[in-house]
Amino acid sequence: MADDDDKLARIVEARMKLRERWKDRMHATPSLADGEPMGTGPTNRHGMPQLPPDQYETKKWPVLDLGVKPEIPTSRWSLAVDGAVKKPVTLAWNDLLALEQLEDTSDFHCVTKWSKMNMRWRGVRLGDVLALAEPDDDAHFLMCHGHDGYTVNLPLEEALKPDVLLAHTVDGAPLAVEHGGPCRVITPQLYAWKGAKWVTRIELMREDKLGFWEERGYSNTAYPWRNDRYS
Ligand SMILES: Nc1nc2c(c(=O)[nH]1)N[C@H]1C(S)=C(S)[C@@H](COP(=O)(O)O)O[C@H]1N2
Ligand SMILES: [Mo]
Repeated sequence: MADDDDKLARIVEARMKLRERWKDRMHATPSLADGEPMGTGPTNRHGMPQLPPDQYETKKWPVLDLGVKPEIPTSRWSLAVDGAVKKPVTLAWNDLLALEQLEDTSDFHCVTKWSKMNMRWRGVRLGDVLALAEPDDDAHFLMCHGHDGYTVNLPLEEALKPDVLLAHTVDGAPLAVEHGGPCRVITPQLYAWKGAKWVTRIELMREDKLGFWEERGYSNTAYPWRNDRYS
């Protein structure tokens, strides 16, 4: 128990250091710097139902992917964090569950214009998992790899935002396979393609590299509140 407490305290400290280093850049990016709306979710939407430009609300949750839906039992699940880091780590399912679990309600905006509002996610902050691996000082980007071969890049300052989760539960139920279960990334302040389903590897990078959709003309920044869909 004391060991676990120590470990949690170390992670919190590492996360705070990482966020401290990135604070200015996080606030310089429009999803947080725009006065109103600040982002998504009832809290930072000020409780108002509000959609980004040209989005419509759907109650259903469409499935969008490359056509492969890998079945990954939690017993075989793992997530590697490597690349420009001091301590490459590979988490097993129990390691993920041993990290601080949090719940956050946020919205899910697809570039194809549907938004699903008020999704109650449960999981681990991506920032905590990145902090475990101790990114190098010059690591500014990451590439998330999905089990289906999908790739998506993110700047570190977006990945560290507190509502970016490695999510395993949504609206009280385990995340379904077609939505990326057992675990996916969500990026509520960016279009949903920025969140890799079935994430297996997160690679820290010094230089930016384009992911699957970014190479095919999607915006590299992907801010829903700026209607920032295509490059
Ligand atoms: N591994 C993986 N993740 C992925 C994708 C994919 O094809 N493979 N598609 C992305 C796209 S384009 C969108 S819009 C969202 C869709 O998530 P959903 O199917 O749960 O609605 O997942 C994103 N994450
Ligand atoms: Mo998408």
